[in-house]
Amino acid sequence: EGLERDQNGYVMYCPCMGRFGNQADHFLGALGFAKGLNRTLVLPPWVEYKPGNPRSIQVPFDTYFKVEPLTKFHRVVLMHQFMEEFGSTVWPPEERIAFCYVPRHNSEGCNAKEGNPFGPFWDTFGVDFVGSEFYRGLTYDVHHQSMADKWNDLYPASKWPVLAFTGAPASFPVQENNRGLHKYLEWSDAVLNKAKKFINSLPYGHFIGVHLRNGVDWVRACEHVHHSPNLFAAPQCLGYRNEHGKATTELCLPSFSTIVKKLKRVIKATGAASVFVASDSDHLIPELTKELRKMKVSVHKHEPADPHVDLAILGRSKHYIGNCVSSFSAFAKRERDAAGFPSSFWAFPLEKEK
Ligand code: GFB
Repeated sequence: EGLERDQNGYVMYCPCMGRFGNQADHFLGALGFAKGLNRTLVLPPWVEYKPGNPRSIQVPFDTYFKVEPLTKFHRVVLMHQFMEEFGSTVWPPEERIAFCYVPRHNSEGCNAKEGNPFGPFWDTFGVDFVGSEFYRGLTYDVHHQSMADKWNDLYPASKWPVLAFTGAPASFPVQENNRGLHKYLEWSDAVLNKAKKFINSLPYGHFIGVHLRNGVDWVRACEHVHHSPNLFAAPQCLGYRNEHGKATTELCLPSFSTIVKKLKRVIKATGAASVFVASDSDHLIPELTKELRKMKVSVHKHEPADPHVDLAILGRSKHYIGNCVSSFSAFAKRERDAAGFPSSFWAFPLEKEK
C-alpha cells in the first residue's frame, strides 16, 4: 500500500554537523521545527565517519530508532521511503532547491553538496540541486515570534512542497523547549537487545553507568573551556545563559580523583554491585577496578565498541554519571529524564572558586 502525500509539505535536511551526539541534538530541534510548521519530517539517515574513508556513510534512521513512537508526536517518513514514493512527483529533479541561511563556500549558492558529508549524503539518494534559497531573517525557533507562520507565509506548501535544508534546521545544543521530545526516541530492537544481553551478563544487583569522554579530540576541545564558558552541551548543566556558572576544566575533563570520589559516593548511596563504563578512549578499567576492590564492586565495558549500545546501557542503569560538556553524555541524560531515572555529572555542581 502506498504512502499518502502530505499536502502540508515536508521538511528534509542533512545532519551534516558533528557525530552522533550533535546529530541527535539537531534531530530533536528538527522534529520540533517540522511540528511547528506542520510539515512531515523526513527522517534522515545518521551520518557516520570511518577512519580512512574520505566519504561519510549514511545509516538508515531506523537502524538505531523505532519510527512508530515518533508518530505519536508528529508525522514522519523515512528518507528512502519518501524518495521512492514521491521523489519523482512531489519533488521532481528539476524542482530541487537547497535551503540555507546564507551562501556557503564563497559562492552564490548553498553549495549543498560541497564537501564531506554534504556530497555523499545527497548522493545516497541521487539528489542534485538546481538552485538555492536563502531564508535570511527567519530562525528555527518556532516557539517564539510566530516563527512558524513566517515560514509558512514565505514558503507555502503549495509552491514549496519540500524544504530541503543544507544543514539541520535546529540549534546546537538542543533548545530547551525541544529537550523533552527525546521521549519519542526509542532504541530499535537491535540496539536494545544488545544492551539487555550485556546488562544480563553483569553481576547480580544494581549497576552504575558512567561516561568517560577522554579521547585526544576531547582533551584538545577542553583546552578552550575558559574562552567558551558554555562549550557544546554544557548548558544542560550550566543553563543556557550560564545561570549555574561557567565551564571549568574539571567539568570538561574530570581528574581521576574527581571520578573516584564521585563514583564511591554514588555506589554507597545506591548499593550498586558493579559499574559500567562507556568511553570513546580510555575506560580506566584496571585503575577503577583497583580503587573499588575494597567495596567489592566490579568494573565493566561493552565489547566490541558500539556507541549506540553504550548509550542504551547507560540509559538503563540505577544511576548515571555523565559529562556536562559532551552531547554524547547529554543523550543518555535526556533519555533517563524522559524515563524518570536519576543522573548526575562529574564536577557538578561547580565548586566555589578558591
Ligand atoms: O557524539 P558526539 O558528537 O559527542 O561525538 P560529543 C563524540 C563521538 O565519540 C560519538 C564517540 O559519536 C562516538 O562515536 N564516543 C564518545 C563514544 N563517547 C563514547 C562512548 O562512551 N562510547 C563509544 N563507543 N563511543 C564533541 C562534539 O563530541 O566532540 C563536537 O560535540 C566536537 O562537535 C568535540 O567534535 C571535539 O559532544 O562528546
